[in-house]
Amino acid sequence: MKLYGCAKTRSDRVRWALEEAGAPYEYVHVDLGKGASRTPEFRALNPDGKIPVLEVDGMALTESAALCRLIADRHPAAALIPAAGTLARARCDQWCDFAISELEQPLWTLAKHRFALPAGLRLPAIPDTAAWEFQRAARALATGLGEQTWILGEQFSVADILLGHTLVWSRSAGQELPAPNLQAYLERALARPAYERVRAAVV
Ligand SMILES: N[C@@H](CCC(=O)N[C@@H](CS)C(=O)NCC(=O)O)C(=O)O
Repeated sequence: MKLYGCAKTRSDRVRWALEEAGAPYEYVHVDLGKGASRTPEFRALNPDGKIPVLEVDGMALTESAALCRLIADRHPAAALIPAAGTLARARCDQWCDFAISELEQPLWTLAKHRFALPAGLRLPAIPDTAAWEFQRAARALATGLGEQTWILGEQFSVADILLGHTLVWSRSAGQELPAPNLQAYLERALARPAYERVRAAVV
């Protein structure tokens, strides 16, 4: 497998999943700051010009959550994902989708209207609304987590990678986590050796 990515972006999720799975992979740094994702060569891999891209058996695949799940499915010994068709898998998918659509989305909206969009497209009122939406989602996550170690119980899963990485972003967005159990969950996720290896990467 070949991962195209850049440190401190959504490709960290995929790198984290690869590290947790113990999967051999090649890493290709795509320097977003230098426009490397907008070249014709890169757009041949992803016409949207975004990372992460994972090349598997000659096929270029995108979308961080889908890539994490593929890696987990292909490395059953790492026990990162329950078997397809089980209720445990449905619960895992539920939290993966929640991470992307409920938790990440307001954080990204906040970031876009603070700095990521061209200045003329930023709307000053939106960050407050997005922060409110993030807090609502974070409270729902805290309730779902309860006193469990990980979101599915005792077993760390691919859902924890997506939720944990998104909570890392909440820090840089200046969002306090609304519950102590969520803070402790984030700290547990950050302390995993696989994540520490990802965090140490500079490109
Ligand atoms: N939904 C996609 C989003 C991918 C994405 O937006 N990637 C960002 C980096 S975190 C990117 O490549 N941005 C470059 C650009 O927008 O030109 C995923 O989760 O993989």
